[in-house]
Amino acid sequence: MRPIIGISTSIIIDSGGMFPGYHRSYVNRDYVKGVLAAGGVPVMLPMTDDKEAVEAALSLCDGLILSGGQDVNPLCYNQEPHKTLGEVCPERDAFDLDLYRLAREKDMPVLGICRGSQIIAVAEGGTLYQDLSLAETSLKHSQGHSPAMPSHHIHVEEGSKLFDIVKERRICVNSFHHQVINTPGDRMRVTARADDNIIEAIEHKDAKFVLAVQWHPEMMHASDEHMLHIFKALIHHC
Ligand SMILES: [Mn+2]
Repeated sequence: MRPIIGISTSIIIDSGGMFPGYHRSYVNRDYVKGVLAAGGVPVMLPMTDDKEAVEAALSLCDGLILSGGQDVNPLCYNQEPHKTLGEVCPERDAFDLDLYRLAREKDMPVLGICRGSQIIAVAEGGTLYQDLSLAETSLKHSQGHSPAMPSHHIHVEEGSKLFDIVKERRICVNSFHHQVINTPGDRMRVTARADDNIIEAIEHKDAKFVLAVQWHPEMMHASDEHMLHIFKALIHHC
């Protein structure tokens, strides 16, 4: 049996075409392709505030991917919005935080990507930098070239799940974020940093598999074995 991987989705609002202003549930197709390439069965989990439906939908899944997207509302980690804050979606914050909490209750394997990694940090009591300008950073974390191409290196901690997956202390990742984890929460361990010390991966200390990465492995999985192996590790733990 191939494991069923629930992927959190967002909404996109049509700006033109036949239905301007229309709301669509969506997720970038690379998440779907990444799960399929790694041997899993992807299932899109539509955003809703119907908690019973969220729980029922997740109960059909063996693993969870929290996907990328908007900034996390800083009120979720007891901060006021800084002027550099980007677009937030409080409905999606509640949905993603619910999904993560329910997954943890079952010790379901979870992969958090970009915003998904930030959601995990916040759910675990951590905090974010609302913008990289508020952190001490020297690297460019918003690359201008193809998302399938890496742009900066990260240092991977030996003895971590991420090291078990990539088996290298230094790998190159893509970068599309203006926010980043500040404190990861007590139950989380930092397992990768960029050369400017920015947190690029965290893992749960006790869970079967909770890995959260700041970059976008789904956009690189077709051309970079390390990134495919991240998806394979999630599916293996299911
Ligand atoms: Mn980065």
